[in-house]
Amino acid sequence: MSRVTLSRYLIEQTRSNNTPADLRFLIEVVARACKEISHAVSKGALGGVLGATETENIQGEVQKKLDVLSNEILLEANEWGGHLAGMASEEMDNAYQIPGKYPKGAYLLVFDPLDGSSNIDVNVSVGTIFSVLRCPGECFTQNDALGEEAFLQPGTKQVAAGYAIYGPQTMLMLTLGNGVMGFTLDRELGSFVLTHENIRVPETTSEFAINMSNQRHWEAPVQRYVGELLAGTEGPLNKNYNMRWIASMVADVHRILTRGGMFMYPKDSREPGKAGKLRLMYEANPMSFIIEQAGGAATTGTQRILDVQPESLHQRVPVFLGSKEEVERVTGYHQG
Ligand code: P6P
Repeated sequence: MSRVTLSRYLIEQTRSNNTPADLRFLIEVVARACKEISHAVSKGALGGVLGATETENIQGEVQKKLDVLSNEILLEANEWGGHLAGMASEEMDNAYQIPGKYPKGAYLLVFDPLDGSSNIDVNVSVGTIFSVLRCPGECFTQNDALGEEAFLQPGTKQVAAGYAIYGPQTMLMLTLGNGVMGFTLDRELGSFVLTHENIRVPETTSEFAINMSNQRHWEAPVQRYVGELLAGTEGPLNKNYNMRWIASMVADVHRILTRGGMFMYPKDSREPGKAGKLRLMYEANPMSFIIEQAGGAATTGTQRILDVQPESLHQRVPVFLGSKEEVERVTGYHQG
């Protein structure tokens, strides 16, 4: 079978699912930017890009040099094309305005340019997560600054989402709302090639992912659920479970997409005013869209993540996502 590149897949999606040309162009531009980020990440110490800057992002996290570089790569790749009304990123306090010299388009691009960046200096897989929304109303025709409120749409309004994982292979996982496709970067060709079609998350699993060091801070439903996982065949679930925690959401979610599993980042009592660590707009929403499109489930413990009405650009939510049976179980404990 001749190899299907990302470009060919997107053209075929246009024929079969009327994927708009501007959206096709957007995905191709983001994919090209991810190739450039992959190249920068793979240089490591040779590229002089390891280590931290002197700056912090709005989360109060020290920015790694590659966080800032990856953010700049995505901004520069996307600002001139005429397909976007604006952008937002984990690394920027406010929405990014398309410079006046460029035309605007109907889409909004929201991203975490380099997720898991604390792993970069120890050579563990990291990634780029992105989410695509439509500009509400005719916001792209207005000349005045695009406000944060244009982005504050529930995850069900996403028209596309994906992530690139920079690991032993560089892969791009993508959904346009018609299932989840996986593309592997062929570095000789310089193209993403379709290698995984219609990925499905197994409904059941024996593997969970959580940062166990926070156990004493969790709420009761999470204490109960994780306690049952650890009890194995001597407990009510009557099954032994394995545990993984890479501390890079892209890598943990990619494993779950590939072989099933249960990813958890609950809110906890360390920072009662914050609903956990992960951000809704550019981590939880895109990953939840992908997981649901692959037959999995994603909740905050009390509601479907994609139904959450955002109140601010950098809002955090608790995250329970992966194999449907386990997500339904822990969600039931929250509701019971
Ligand atoms: P912890 C990376 O910093 C990140 O945002 C996610 O990619 C990852 O799942 C989580 O934080 C890891 O958090 O508290 O275990 O270091």
